[in-house]
Amino acid sequence: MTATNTVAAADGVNAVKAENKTTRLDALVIGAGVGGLYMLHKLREQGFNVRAVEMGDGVGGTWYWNRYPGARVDVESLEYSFSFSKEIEQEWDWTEIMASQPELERYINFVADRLDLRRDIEFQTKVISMTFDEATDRWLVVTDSGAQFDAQFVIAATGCLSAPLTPQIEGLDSFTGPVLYTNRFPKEGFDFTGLRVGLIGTGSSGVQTIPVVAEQASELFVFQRSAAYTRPAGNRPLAPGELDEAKADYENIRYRQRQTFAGTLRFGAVSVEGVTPPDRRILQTPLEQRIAVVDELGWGAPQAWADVLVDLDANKAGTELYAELIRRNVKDAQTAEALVPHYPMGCKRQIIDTGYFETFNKDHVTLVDLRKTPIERITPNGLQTTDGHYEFDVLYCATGFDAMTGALNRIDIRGRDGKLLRDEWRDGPGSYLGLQVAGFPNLFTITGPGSPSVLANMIMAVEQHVDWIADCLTSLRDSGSRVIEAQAEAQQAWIEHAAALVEGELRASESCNSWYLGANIPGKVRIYMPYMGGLPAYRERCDSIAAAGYAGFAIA
Ligand code: N01
Repeated sequence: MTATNTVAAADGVNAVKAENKTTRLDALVIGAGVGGLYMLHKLREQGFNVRAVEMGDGVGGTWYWNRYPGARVDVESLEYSFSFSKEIEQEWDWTEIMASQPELERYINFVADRLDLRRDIEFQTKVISMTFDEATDRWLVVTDSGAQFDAQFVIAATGCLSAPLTPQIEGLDSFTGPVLYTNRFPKEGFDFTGLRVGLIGTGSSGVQTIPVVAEQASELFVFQRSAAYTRPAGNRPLAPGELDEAKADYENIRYRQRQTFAGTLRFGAVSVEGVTPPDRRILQTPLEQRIAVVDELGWGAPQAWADVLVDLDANKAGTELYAELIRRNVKDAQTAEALVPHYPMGCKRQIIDTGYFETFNKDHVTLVDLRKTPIERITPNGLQTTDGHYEFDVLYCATGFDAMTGALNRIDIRGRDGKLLRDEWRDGPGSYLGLQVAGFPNLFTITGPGSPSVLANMIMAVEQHVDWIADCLTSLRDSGSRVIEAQAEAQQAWIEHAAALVEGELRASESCNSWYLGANIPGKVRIYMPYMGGLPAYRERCDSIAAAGYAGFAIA
């Protein structure tokens, strides 16, 4: 059923005044990344009248937007792929251990076509506001394209790392050459050949793109504020027969994946299965023996100790081994020292790379250590630090995201009593299971804050959420219920449980500043946002709550 009316809406950036068509739905899914696509498929299969909206003009979410040179997944593609369809598992052929962005985008497009999902997706449609109508228990969703939706349920599959962060640097707008962002890289690509490039940011995106840009650019300046903990990915093409062997064993692989903390058997090329903390304690090991471990294990050495990620002094000793490895790989002593992080290992996301440190041995690549000489401003033709001016043709930002909450906070979401979600989250993103927020009935968040999400293989985390939500909606329909809402007490208990899990952990300590803690956004409240209990325990908790009649949720 559709209706037409005229509304004015604004998100502060986009003001829309248009003839709007309102579509009545059982459920609206926001986002056509891996979470949104699977949610759409699952609800459609279960007979719901469901549609999805997507800001971009194609599917893929993360793998649609982050199309920068060098973008690649950091777990094995055989595992970072949908497990819900045996057919898709068998039909799709991966070519490398860890797929690059183009291959991942092709895969997600293949899934969308295979399941005929596009007919139910409105592309180039950005949600700007959502209001819960307490009289009807339905959401009115307004978009910037003129399309409106009146939906009983809304499922936000808006992603954890999808709201780009524009660095607050004076003069950014004054730069006269091209300004590129890793997280919004031009669809048509960009040829750096023969150009002088100034790149800001050395997180996962920066570390992946730097070696590739260095191959094309005539000169590359890397402006580094925090050095990265990274190690070689060990990626390679799949050997003949390897894929067939894995496909024949898929059921077993998926079963084992589900038993692991992060839903993956390997991080990069390193197995995480069955790894028990070694007896080795770095603080009880003489220096020569620690160096012998570096000789033996290479980049695996800094973390091959039981105490490194839990004790600050041990962590410093681990970083010293990491520094030793950098010195072995980077020729210029001053550059090598600048590449050593000054914060504990484990604070930020562990990165894996392809040829990162070796890139700094190239004559045309210069590392600028912003810890020593901070940025003063961007100029029309370069960047001024406290030490001098660097001239370049292209400014390239790998400056990250407003993680976990950014995408939802950028939408005007009003729940009961007209309460705004971003106001409710001002002191921290409260949620029950990372699935719902008290006061916002019938709204679900896929991989929301308070769920394992970014600490897990995202596709596995997404599948668990989608299955749970789909079962929940089916059960509501079967029982003739039309509202489900997280209860404030259950939510509070969950927040306290999640906080207790990181209490005393280095990653949540004062020594750490990461996007997990919101520390990359000036003024954002400091709370460790993902759930640290691991996927198996989390899944068990969600399942037992469902089995107990959705304990902690009010159903009407
Ligand atoms: O973003 P980041 P990212 N002046 O926030 C610097 C996932 N991912 O896009 O650390 C100077 O990690 C900032 O410096 P500092 C993965 O989960 C996965 O790289 O704040 N510098 C930092 O160096 C990852 O963790 C893959 O001191 C400024 C960088 O910009 C997450 O996405 C690949 C600055 C931002 O690093 C985010 O990664 C890519 C300023 N004003 C991403 N502002 C895989 O491998 C920011 N910085 C699967």
